[in-house]
Amino acid sequence: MTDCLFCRIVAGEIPATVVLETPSVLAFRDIHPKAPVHVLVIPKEHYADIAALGAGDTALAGELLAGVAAVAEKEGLLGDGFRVVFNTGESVGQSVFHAHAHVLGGQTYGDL
Ligand code: DGP
Repeated sequence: MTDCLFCRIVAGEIPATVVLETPSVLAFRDIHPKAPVHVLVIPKEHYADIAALGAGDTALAGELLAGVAAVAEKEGLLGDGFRVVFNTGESVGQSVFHAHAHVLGGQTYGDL
């Protein structure tokens, strides 16, 4: 059994509110939402972060971005806009070391 939390969600060992599933990508609601819409989009295959994914499998990285776009469309975010965040490294707040995009919407943001 893996000790990666998101691999365990992919395996169905830990429940999640799934928003979208493709053969290679899973999207589910964040357990501690930071915005009215807060969805995590992950590759089903384990990569520690987006840097490892981008270096390891560009096709899968593209599928992840297609998943982000599909989630935004499904959640009604395309009109008002949304923010995508890939925390990469403990020092910037990454806490789960399985690559994931935070899709955040339903509120306004200032400049980065
Ligand atoms: P990050 O800090 O960028 O590594 O984001 C990890 C996110 O994962 C954080 O916003 C909270 C979320 N999270 C942690 N545990 C669970 C869980 O068991 N289920 C779900 N749905 N989200 C989780």
